[in-house]
Amino acid sequence: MSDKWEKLKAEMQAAAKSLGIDKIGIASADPFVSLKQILLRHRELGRESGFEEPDIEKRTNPALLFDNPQSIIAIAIAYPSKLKDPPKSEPGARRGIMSRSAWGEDYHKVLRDRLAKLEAWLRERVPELRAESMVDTGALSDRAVAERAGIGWSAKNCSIISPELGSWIYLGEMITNLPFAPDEPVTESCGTCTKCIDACPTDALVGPGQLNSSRCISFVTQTKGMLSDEFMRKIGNRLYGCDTCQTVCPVNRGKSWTHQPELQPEHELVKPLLVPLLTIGNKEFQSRYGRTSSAWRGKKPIQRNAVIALGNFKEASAVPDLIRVLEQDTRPVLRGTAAWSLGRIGGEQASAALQAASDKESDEEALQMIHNALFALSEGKRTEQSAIEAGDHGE
Ligand code: B12
Ligand code: SF4
Ligand code: SF4
Repeated sequence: MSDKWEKLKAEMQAAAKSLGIDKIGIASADPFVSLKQILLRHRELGRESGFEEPDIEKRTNPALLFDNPQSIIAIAIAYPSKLKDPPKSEPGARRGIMSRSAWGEDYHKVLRDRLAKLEAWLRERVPELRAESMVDTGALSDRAVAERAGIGWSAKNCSIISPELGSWIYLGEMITNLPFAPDEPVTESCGTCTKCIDACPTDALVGPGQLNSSRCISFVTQTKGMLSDEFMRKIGNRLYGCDTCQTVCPVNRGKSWTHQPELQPEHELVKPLLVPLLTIGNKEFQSRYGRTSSAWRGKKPIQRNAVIALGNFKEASAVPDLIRVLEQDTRPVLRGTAAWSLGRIGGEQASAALQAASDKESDEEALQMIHNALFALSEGKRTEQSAIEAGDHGE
């Protein structure tokens, strides 16, 4: 690399902070040969989520996205992981939780802003700059680029972990025609730790750095259909995304980043009361959540997850609200899921509503959920009855 590019690279690294970028590194624009094999195998094993760019050639060969690429600039922006004095979730006022990646303003917007600032900064110095930026929705694997550029190591929980910032970082990149020399990948690693694999609620981490997406709760929270009993139980009170494999990670201990103003959470949005979500209108949903990254699938998955969370809390005070969903919601998925929650909470009122709904429900899947809930309730009663007969009073 000539002195000119070395000097510019050093200046860019020094300017990163003032451009709102927490970490910056350079990756070569060579094809990602080993990633290609990983992605092909990942597909063969049916482990994709369906949210990735489908063209594996494009994903692994920057030259198919950009004419004669010379380098890829990788950036990372750090986000908060802790709520200061969070509102309490308690009986009668149960709350759900949004994953940290959905706190604050949509990270796509924030990273695009930083990449645009970086591009302007570079263009001032190199008028012949050509650049193509991407965040999340681009063809490249943001993690593979970040790993190659020395942002962090590719960890057993799949995340890129920066030794200084932890895994609470969003990633983005810019393919350029600037011949910057690549940085060295980070060598630090997970060692013998397996905390994330052990803590994953659904065993979605099938090996170090290997995810079966269809079992990942983060993915499940973003689907729109009816869920299995197993997933509904394991979702807990998560409304969007899942942070478990990161919160248990020892490298993240004590790390929470509060310096990016747009990424700071609003408590009532990220840990909202569940009952009001059941009837939130489109306009209100847009005005509350439209600027966050949780809104991209619309309000339906979040409402379904709120219904599930109330069932998991066994929140008896929400039975009338859930009955309203069961009887009046126009979406079969919401009605069917409300049946599941009512079955989980139980009681005379829930039972009667389920019985009545079983005569009226016209959607096959929702009807099945109602029958399952009634069955679960009758099984519950039977177990209770035999426990009483056996002299067990549950003390
Ligand atoms: C599809 C997708 C998902 C899917 C599938 C995730 C997955 N792990 O594949 C779902 C919906 C489940 C998801 C969930 C999440 N996601 Co997501 N997701 C993506 C997306 C769009 C593509 C990922 C992809 O191609 N996966 C396929 C796998 C095979 O490839 P890869 O992960 O890119 O590449 C790595 C693996 O192949 C790994 N690998 C493969 N085999 C092996 C073997 C060993 C031994 C090792 C060590 C590594 C390894 O090495 C590669 C480089 O790290 C990227 C954005 C992008 N365009 O890249 C964001 C992205 C990965 N997601 C991100 C985030 C924040 C999340 C969540 C934390 C959100 C949340 N809180 O709920 C979770 C984390 C779940 C997890 N454990 O991975 C960030 C990750 C930031 C970081 N620090 O790593 C990204 C980069 C978005 C961004 N621009 O910031 N996501
Ligand atoms: S995000 Fe949750 S479900 Fe997905 S791998 Fe991590 S812990 Fe498991
Ligand atoms: S929990 Fe342990 S194994 Fe998992 S990512 Fe963190 S350091 Fe690596």
